[in-house]
Amino acid sequence: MKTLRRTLLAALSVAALTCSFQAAAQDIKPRIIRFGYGLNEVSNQGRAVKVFAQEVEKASGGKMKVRAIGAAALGTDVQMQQALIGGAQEMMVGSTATLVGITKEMAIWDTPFLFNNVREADAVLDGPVGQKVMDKLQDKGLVGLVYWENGFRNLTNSKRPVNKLEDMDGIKLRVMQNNVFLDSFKTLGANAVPLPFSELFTALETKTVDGQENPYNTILSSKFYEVQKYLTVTNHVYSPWIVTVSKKWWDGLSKTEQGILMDAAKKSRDFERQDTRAEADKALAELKAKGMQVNELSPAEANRMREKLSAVNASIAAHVGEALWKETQAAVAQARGK
Ligand code: TK8
Repeated sequence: MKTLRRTLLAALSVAALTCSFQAAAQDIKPRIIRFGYGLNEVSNQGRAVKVFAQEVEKASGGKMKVRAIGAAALGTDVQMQQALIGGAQEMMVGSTATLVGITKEMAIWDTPFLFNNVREADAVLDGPVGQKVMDKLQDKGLVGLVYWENGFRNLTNSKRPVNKLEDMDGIKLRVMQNNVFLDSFKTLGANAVPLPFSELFTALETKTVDGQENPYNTILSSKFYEVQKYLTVTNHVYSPWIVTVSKKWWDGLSKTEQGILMDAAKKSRDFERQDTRAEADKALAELKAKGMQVNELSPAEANRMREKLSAVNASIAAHVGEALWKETQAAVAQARGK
């Protein structure tokens, strides 16, 4: 009797499994996903988009295909965001900083020196505060899936080594299209000019601007070392990237399809953070080998910069709302205490 029951149960569960597989298969339609990004194919961003594409194809049995399109060939971050909102493009990855015009709360991530290290960044971005800020995108026609690491930003320029605050005076510095960055660098005495990333290399080459700030990985993969002589280790802010989906398109997907994208996004995030950190560890030495002159700020000068920049905190808090500001500070303190 017992064996019969076991056999029956086994048969039943096989039937249930087959059923759910069939249901899942019917739930996945052939789809082409245009996934745009700003950096080159050979960059931490490009490599992680590839991982995302492979995971989606594998999990969907080849039905969902990701067309990865890099080097801003589909447009700047801001243009792609509009294409996603309108439903003309399915997915992208870009800087949270370029989303501030759409979702003001994203400005919280532009707070200078918010995180001391990547452990704090991961804890806050993957925690309730990160989720809350990401969820704000939904009202604006975007669905945020995960945060990737762009990284701690450092300053480069073609004019002179920046050893002290005063050395920033009059340096024409490209910043992301975002008021916090504009204010931050004006506060430091630079002549800050907002420009899309896709125009940056040419602007540096033609000396339309003297400098820029980005993580080591990007300075390397975008070959900024060819047009920038001086690098100052400032680590003035941690930049996240965010993977977003057109809400118009997302709402038409089955739960199975949405699950496949979410799973792949998480896998790509874990890959991307590891890959980015490994690359960043070696990048400074590579940039030196390429001829960049690198300097660190003395602790006294680093403190002066930190203090100067803290002047923008009040305006960020006002911009994102005091409640979110406080919640973020508490989440950072909690991560720091662990
Ligand atoms: C790439 C940008 C880039 C960002 C910038 O599209 O604009 O400087 O750091 O990574 O999002």
